Amino acid sequence: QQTVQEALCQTEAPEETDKFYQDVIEGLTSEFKRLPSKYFYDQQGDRIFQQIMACDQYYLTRCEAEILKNQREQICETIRDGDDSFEIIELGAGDGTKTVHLLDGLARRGKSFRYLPIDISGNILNELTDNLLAQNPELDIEPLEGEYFEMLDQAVSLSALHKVVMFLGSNIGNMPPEDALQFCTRIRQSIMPGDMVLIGFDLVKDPYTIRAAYSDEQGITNAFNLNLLKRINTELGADFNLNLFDHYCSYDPLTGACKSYLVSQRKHTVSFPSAQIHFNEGECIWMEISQKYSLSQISQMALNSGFEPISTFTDSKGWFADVVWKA
Ligand code: AVI
Repeated sequence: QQTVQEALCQTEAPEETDKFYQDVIEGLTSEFKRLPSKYFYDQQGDRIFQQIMACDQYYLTRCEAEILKNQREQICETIRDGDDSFEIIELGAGDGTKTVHLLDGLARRGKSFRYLPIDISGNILNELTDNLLAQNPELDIEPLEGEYFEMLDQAVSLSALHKVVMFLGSNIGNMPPEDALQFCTRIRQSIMPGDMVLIGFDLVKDPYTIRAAYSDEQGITNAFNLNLLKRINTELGADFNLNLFDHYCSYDPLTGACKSYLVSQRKHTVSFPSAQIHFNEGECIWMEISQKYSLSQISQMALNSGFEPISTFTDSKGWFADVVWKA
């Protein structure tokens, strides 16, 4: 096993991509190789993720869309909580397909609100803004490009209006449960008593359905994972041979952890400008966690992070939940 220092040799990483480079080298030189899934979303990654969302086996998007569409009246009633004007801050807003029904429902209630979508991807924020304004030119929208908490704190400091922080699409599942708890605690610290959050959780269910969602036969999820290696080649000057890796997904019903890996098909070495990473045949890179929760685990997370659970909205199959918690 290489140390970070050995792998980096003496040469410095390119300045602009420093953090990305450090994270990649750190992950690939750890005992069990891993890469942070937050780097999946370059322009091509955004495009492949849209294909995943449209894929038959990937039930999450359809289940949540059903909730936000069919129960939007109740959700709007719950999150508005009598306020005349308020702000909706959405973390990881994506292309807006998740949110559009809710924003529409709120707009039709005639209450004034400002929508502040936060995303790390400028591409996707532009697409989102164009889409939403095309549907509703009156929408008061202020896109914020950057890291979640930096932007959340900025949004909170800009006005004293009541906030509803949304984190939809089971994005919270892409953190291990202990990080998810910390994440919710951090949101709670940023907002004021009486503010609310609306969070989308994918629920535990039969393991076949879960595994199928992350191992589609068309190979879209495979391409999604390989795209990160491609991105590392392009942006960090590595020479990953994409043909030497294959996607593998596991789901553990005992812990609710669904994990994606890329498996090296043979012993080989990948070179970076200032590092060499050795792979054995069958060695895995852990690419992503997509954690599944039970309803009681979700309520417990609310309490442990300083929120009061208010309402739970599930789809007709009981596969997905959007929950409202109050600070
Ligand atoms: C963005 N996130 C909630 C997706 C998920 O379900 O974990 C990302 C994804 N990875 C593979 N398929 C979808």
